[in-house]
Amino acid sequence: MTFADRARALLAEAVTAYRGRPAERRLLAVTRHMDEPLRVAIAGRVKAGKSTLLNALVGQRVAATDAGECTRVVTWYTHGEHPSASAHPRDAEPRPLRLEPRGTALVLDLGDLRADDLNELRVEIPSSWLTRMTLVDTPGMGSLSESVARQAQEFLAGDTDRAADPDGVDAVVYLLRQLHATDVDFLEVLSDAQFSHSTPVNAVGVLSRSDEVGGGGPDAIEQAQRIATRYRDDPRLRSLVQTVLPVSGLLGEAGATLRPEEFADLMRLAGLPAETTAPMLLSADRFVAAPSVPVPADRRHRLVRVLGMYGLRLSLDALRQRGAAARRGDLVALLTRRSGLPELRRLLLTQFAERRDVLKADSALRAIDAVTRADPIDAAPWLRQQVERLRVSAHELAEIRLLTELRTGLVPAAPDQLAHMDRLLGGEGSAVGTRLGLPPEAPDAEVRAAIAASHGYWRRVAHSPLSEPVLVRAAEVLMRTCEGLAATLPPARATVRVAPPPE
Ligand SMILES: Nc1nc2c(ncn2[C@@H]2O[C@H](COP(=O)(O)OP(=O)(O)OP(=O)(O)O)[C@@H](O)[C@H]2O)c(=O)[nH]1
Ligand SMILES: [Mg+2]
Repeated sequence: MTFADRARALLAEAVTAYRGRPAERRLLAVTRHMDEPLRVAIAGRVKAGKSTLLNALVGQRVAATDAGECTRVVTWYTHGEHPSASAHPRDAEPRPLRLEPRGTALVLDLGDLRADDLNELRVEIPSSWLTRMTLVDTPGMGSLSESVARQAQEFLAGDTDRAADPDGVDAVVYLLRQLHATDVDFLEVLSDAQFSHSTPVNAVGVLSRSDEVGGGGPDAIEQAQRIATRYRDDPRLRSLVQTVLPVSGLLGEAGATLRPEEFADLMRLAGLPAETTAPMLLSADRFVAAPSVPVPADRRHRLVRVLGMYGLRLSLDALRQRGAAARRGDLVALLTRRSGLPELRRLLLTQFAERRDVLKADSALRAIDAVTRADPIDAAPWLRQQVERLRVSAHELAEIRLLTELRTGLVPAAPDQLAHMDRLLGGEGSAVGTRLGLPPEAPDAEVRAAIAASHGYWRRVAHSPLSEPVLVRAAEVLMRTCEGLAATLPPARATVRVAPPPE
């Protein structure tokens, strides 16, 4: 039985144990969520760029008529054939909201509703990304207001009344702009309340607004990359998030939604002599205020909003270099590349979406654990013991933990050995072929041979007197991984062998 199957079985036992008690509802809701897309929250301080990053990921700008109110409410984004939205008040039935296209954005209208009266908002839009994972936009913590910040923390930690009923999240993308003390405090709250493992199975960090780093000069993204590397090596962060990636949500959003008119305006500006545009590009105010430019001020204002100053400079440089041959598609590709969004997408797919069952199972265990503490019935100690046993024995969790250790430099091994381990653990994707570095069409015999070779290799490492204890433990996990991969092959020939089977 897989970890997910065992977690499901335990969940069923917990439901039986809590029949007729208030916790039963929560446990049943968790059971229902096991088959739904993963729930990934986007969290961070006020104005960290959460909503912009969410828009970039789903490829659609969603704005609110009253932005101030909306940013204070937890908002769930799921896939739907047609755009629609609803408000879920604390003390009344859910009601539909207007969500209407305006330019490139969908505009959400809260009407007369106030954030304080709402539990949450729900938005459905057609987006292939949302078929892979549900995204949750959360209120920013920090200076906004104590109560909103606390609400967000409690929501993410899964212990408000509301979260205690149906809706926990399975994973978190945490946006950091700088390493403020509160960022780390917040992550520690998460790790205490939500993740009782020592390594972060379900949290990744993003160094957000990377295009603004160091004043948004031409090397902003490179600087952001260096800072992200430093964050990655910071022991406090390392114990809380798997990794930290630099991302500019704004450039990503621009890449996803750049309109032909906007491209045409950029082309016009790129056609001006550099002496004219250089002083304009010193600040957003100058860019908009410059007189006698062939693009009207309101449209320049829009370009600043869409691209930011870094994005504007980058775009004009690139378009000038290509001259009349410049294409919108090339600019879109450049913006997307610089945004760091493709790397984030890849990480979210390989570490979160493809591990949905494991992360959901882990969430289920957390819920059982929480319920047994909140309502300690006779069966509670036994249930908690089972939760612990499952966690310790789950090879799937061991793999994720090892992957994190690899990536944070805790495993003493040569670079090519590390790369091999990373791939075998599913760092590039969980499919059997991907883990082995084989093409998807590789015949079974080849897959079997690759598994056998890998298994033999890691067995030698595990048994070598020269291997350090950390490496021995890693090698043992990898042997189990190979055995698990072998078990996915057709049953009659599923054993791991070093030599090919006799004719
Ligand atoms: N240059 C730049 N600006 C960004 C980026 N992401 C967001 N912004 C800007 O920063 C401001 C806040 O962005 P939001 O996406 O609303 O941030 P948020 O974290 O959702 O904010 P709250 O919900 O109010 O806490 C907006 O003016 C964005 O245009 C980015 O990657 N680069
Ligand atoms: Mg927001």
